[in-house]
Amino acid sequence: MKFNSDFVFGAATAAYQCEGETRTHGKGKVAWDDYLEKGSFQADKASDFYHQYPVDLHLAKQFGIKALRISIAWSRIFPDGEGEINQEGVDFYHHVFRQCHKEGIEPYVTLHHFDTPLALHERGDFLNRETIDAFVKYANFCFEEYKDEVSYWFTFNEVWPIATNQYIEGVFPPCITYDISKAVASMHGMMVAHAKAVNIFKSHGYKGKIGIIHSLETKYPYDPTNSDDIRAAKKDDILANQFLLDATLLGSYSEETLQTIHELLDLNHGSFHYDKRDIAEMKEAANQIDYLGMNYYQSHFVRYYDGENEIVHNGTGEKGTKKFKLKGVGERVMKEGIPTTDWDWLIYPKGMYDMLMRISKQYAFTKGIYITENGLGKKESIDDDHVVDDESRIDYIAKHLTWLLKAIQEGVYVKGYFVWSLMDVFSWSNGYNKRYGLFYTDYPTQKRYPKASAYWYKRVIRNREI
Ligand code: BGP
Repeated sequence: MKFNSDFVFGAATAAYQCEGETRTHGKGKVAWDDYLEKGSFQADKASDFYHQYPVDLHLAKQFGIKALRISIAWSRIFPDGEGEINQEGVDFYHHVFRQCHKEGIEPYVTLHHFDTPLALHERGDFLNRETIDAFVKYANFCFEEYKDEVSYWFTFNEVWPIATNQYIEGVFPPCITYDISKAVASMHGMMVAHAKAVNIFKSHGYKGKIGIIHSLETKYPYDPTNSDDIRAAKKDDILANQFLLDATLLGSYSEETLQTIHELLDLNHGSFHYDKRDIAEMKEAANQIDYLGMNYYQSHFVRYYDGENEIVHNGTGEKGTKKFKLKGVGERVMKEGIPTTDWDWLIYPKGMYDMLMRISKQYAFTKGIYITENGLGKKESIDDDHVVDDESRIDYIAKHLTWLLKAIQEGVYVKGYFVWSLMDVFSWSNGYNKRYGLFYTDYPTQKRYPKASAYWYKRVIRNREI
């Protein structure tokens, strides 16, 4: 079976991970700047997209890629998150979008990709309603400013990873651990900001389309015959997936979701309160969104666990170092026969299919889903002839596309697929030795070299089959 002619094949990037020039050209600070300064890697120059974008876009075109996910760095437009505008930043994205169109590439633009401006981050990020208001103003500014250049918008990239990495796992600033209350409140804050932005976009009648991106990982009970494991997997799912799917697609939280969230919070001495007016806003947005973005890399097998919190992040690529035991939820474990990456991410393509089927059944969502990120992070080097033979990446993408096609065959409306990432970029908590790109970035020279996967993907796009 082939992909339809209107199925979009693309690639993805994010501003902070590729642009470089993080403190220049009028850009305001983000929390990452100071945080990374204390560590062993920096986001400058990253892939120097700020200067190399014509090269990247031209290369993308040569490899048949007609859609590119890009994010706007909020603090390049509003250095303090609100108020004064940095015209140089505004112009930069005009140049990028115009260059995209010149190369025949459709930009799919994310407004927030892990990079709240520092001034707002310091005042509580999305735990503070001021950030919601500032985000909506920023979104509204972008809708109007770029209305002739951008037709496809996403409000947020990955609400749950932001919340868990900031407030549970503690690997994103402000590096707080095991605070489920804050994680839930911040997810709610982002969902309200998303809803308000969607509603404004629609009320102004822009001709483009808009949605949101969630990272959706299927949660399986480690032992499917054990009721405790089944419950643990369900709780992990509700916290990481269902809470956000409910908010996005129903515009409210179901009874089942709220019951589990309150149960978890009671156990962790926390609470969750929200303004009922938020629900009206979220319902309106749920009716109006045009599509859902789904990032998919891995799934989890979850076992019953009744001990204390213990999470260890594998940020080095040292296989077997990751631990995830969350009090009241469960323990994520490896499963015999299922391969993992060096960063202990389970490679389980069927999980993508199961999630697509679930969304379509549970929410009867028919407007269409984009796989907005999928790809394999690995350590790689380039040989003297500039060849990068990334067969394992080809295998990873091919298997995911095969399961994706099966979901399409069975009736799920999937509109497109974006490989993460176009070129190698900076990886948030892993630095530069975890590469995902179709194009190898030689960081010292900033030259790009297409990997074997880029040639393979070009053929897939041309033939519309795997
Ligand atoms: C997603 C993010 C991307 C990207 C990717 C790979 O969660 O949206 O920004 O980083 O994951 O993650 P990592 O770089 O941590 O391997």
